[in-house]
Amino acid sequence: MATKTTVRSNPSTPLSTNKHLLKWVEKMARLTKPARIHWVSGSDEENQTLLDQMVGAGTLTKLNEDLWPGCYYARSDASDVARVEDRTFICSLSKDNAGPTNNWEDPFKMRRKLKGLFQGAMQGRTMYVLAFSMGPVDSPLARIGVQLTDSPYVVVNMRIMARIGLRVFQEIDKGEKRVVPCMHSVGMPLTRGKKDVMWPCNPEKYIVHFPETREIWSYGSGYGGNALLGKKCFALRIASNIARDEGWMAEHMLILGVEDPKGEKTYVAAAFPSACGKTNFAMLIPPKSFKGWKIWTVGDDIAWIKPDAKGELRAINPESGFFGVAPGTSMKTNPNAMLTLQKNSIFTNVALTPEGGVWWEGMTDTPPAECTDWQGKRWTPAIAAETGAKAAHPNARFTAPASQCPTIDPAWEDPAGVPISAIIFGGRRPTTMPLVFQAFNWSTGVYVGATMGSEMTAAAAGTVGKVRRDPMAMLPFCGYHMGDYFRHWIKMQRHLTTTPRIFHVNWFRRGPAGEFLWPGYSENMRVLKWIVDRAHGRAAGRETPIGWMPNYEDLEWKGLPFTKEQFEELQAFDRKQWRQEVIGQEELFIDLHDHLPPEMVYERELLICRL
Ligand code: SAT
Ligand code: MN
Repeated sequence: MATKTTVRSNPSTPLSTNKHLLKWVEKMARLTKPARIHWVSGSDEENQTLLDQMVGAGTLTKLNEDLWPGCYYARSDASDVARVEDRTFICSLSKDNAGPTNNWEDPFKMRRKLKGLFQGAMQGRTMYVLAFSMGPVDSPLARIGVQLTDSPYVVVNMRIMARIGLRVFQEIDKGEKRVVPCMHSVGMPLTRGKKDVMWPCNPEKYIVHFPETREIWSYGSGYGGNALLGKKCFALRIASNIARDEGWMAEHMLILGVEDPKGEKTYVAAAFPSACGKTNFAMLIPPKSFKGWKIWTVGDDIAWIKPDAKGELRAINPESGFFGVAPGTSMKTNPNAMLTLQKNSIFTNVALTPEGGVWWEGMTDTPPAECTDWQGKRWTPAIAAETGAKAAHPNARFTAPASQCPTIDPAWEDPAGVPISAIIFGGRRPTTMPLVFQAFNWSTGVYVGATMGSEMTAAAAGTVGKVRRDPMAMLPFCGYHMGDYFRHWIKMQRHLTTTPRIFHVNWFRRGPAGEFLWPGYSENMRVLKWIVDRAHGRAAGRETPIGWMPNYEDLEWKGLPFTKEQFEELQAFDRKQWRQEVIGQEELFIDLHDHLPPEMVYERELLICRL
């Protein structure tokens, strides 16, 4: 949270003396023609003023203060509900640098296009100058950006998700760190008395990255990763470019700490695609039978990982909040998330109850008798049964401060980061993938991550349920050629004296009748314990063609009736399915072939031989 400062009489007074920044703001104002400029200080008073203004304008609804203190509710336009991957561009100088998994456009052509789109785009609106730090401001791992935006909704969300305002301008004024310029407009100028709408946006959307000049331009959307530019655009797409050049890693990973009853703490990072339970895993509560064990949360979405002077990987969470999927989140599935979001949070596209509270599918066993759904329509369980209407959009989100999480790790803002002992890859796989296996070594582990697949979710516009290859869960977020990204992963080992162990998990395997074979949630602790023990070299396992697997006896089963037969069904390694799997893995590799590091080809050959 930002510190208190006195109310400024005039928010148009610049908060920085940095000449480059002042010039850029001036130039962008000339281009976009806002009615006024507001330098965001990040103070509590300023935040409250913005929230009140948005309530007045109808963009936000203040929730019942007794039930949801400091919380607000927003409904987006029905056409602006998720990241738009087909409108997301990597405009590197050469098409080859973006690679076949990104949409590329010639940077000169794109700049011309953007100049046209942004011409007068902010008319009648306020242009906010939002300085933000990804990572604790005092961390050598932190990076700085300035987002110019005409969306106050973005400002109040970014205030939760990143460190913003005065302290960041002060950092910029030191002149030591490069600033990433981020332009954002919802693309709906208020020309000549045009009336504003609840959720301004534009049917034409462009989410554009210039990796060489480290710039972001986003047009037409006000939602999530399209508009909160510190998140996916900066902390993953641009940062992956910076990380490759500087020898570190920007990954789509949660970070958690496992504390055992003796107080030994082990940190792991885990990559899962969007909406596959990263937030739940990051805030896991061990089963009752795990007396004295505790899970600590460092981050739920993004990890910046760098070898320290000793050659050990250390990670920070560049964010300061959670932008989590609401549907399915409950006191049963994720009590820590529920406790985190009960105050000072913003809810987008969930349902509004008559008492001024929020609700979403899965939040409680009994739905409210009546509520207003995410599109503003009356919703009742009877209407839902009849029409299938959802009260909350499947990608409805909460924006909540990480500091409010009951399990937030005491070291979550440590400028040096936390040491990483294991890396976990996982996806939603109904078949083929066992509950858990460990890769033989670093390069096999990179292969496992590179060939990851997952059923698609509602986090991106697309076909829900279809399995797609999603290397390291970075398919939509790697800001350069995916083959070079694999090479970077392989090369990272050279900087390491201790190499983290790499694992693959699948909480989502199904039986013949389509039922889930694994209870998941808290019970994932049993898998996590094996992973931690393996990372410390003290748990048994057996070698299989795909990697090391636990025997039934190697997992802690106390408190869970789960038979050896059930476990074996869950862990089953089916040669035929795996031969199919390797063919599926080939598809992506064919696309990447001319940039694929030789290690990936050899690992594939070895795997085929073992099969
Ligand atoms: O909208 S976001 O991109 O921030 C959420 C996600 O897809 O993980
Ligand atoms: Mn994510």
